[in-house]
Amino acid sequence: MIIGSGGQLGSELEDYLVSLYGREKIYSSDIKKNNSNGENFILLDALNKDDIYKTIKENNIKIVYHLAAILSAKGEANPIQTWNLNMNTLFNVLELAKEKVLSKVFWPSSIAVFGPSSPRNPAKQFSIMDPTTVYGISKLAGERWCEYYNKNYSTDIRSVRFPGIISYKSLPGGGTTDYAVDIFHSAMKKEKYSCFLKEDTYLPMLYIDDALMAMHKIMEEKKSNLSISSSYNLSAMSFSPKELFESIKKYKKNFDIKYNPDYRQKIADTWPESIDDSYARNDWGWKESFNLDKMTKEIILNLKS
Ligand code: AKB
Repeated sequence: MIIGSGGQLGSELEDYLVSLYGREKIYSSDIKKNNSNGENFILLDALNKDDIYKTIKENNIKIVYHLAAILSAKGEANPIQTWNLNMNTLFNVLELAKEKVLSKVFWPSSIAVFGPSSPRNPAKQFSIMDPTTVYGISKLAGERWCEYYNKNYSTDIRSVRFPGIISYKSLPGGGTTDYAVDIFHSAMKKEKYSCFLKEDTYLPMLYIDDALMAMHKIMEEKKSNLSISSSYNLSAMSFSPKELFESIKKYKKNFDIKYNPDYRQKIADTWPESIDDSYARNDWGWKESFNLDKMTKEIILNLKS
């Protein structure tokens, strides 16, 4: 079951898991229903442990992908609500894993766990971590709790630190890396794009197909091969708004951009430019398929059709 199936990752993960395991095996849930909800959708408030418990028991669910969260930029508008949602929904799922109601859980962390004192280029798996956003603080605390449960209660919680995820079917909401999705939609609409980050702001990024593949791969790996019981660094590429703009311009000659950095620039400035993900590569064979130009081509072609 996916918790948070209405989000950028969740909506694509549902289709992906259905294609792998069949419709009848996959449940999706979210606090809101939307038009694209398939069969096996369950309206669920992940803050309500009794409801999650009941749903999981009734449907004999053993594996949960818990994706519900408030992201970095949006989280700053309401820090206490963000902390409450991001932490308490995680505790609800961790407790069900501790009680052995769930046998395996995927929970995404983020590059937002890094901060201004972390090494920026690249950020190592183990380094100073001083996140400045509530989202980043909640993800770092979440990582520590995942490891705590794994070590003390023999749970099987698996996690990666996602960089910015770029998709074209689903839209992100409230992140600092969202520009890298929005820009494609402006290009297709022949609009001048107003970018909220400076042209030379490098951030680690990942194409959605690779994100889905990473989740599947880490969940399928033999547990004894996973040397990290908190969350794995993960990355595929690193680029700036200017480089992404130039990549899109190869297909959209008249596309134009202006740079209007806002409060999100401050967040981006505390995050690493690139990520050392050698643990993921060595432990469970992580390898991306998309680089910047391959991704741009794929997105433009798909949005066109
Ligand atoms: C965000 O920008 O908040 C997210 C993330 C990097 O976790 N995309």
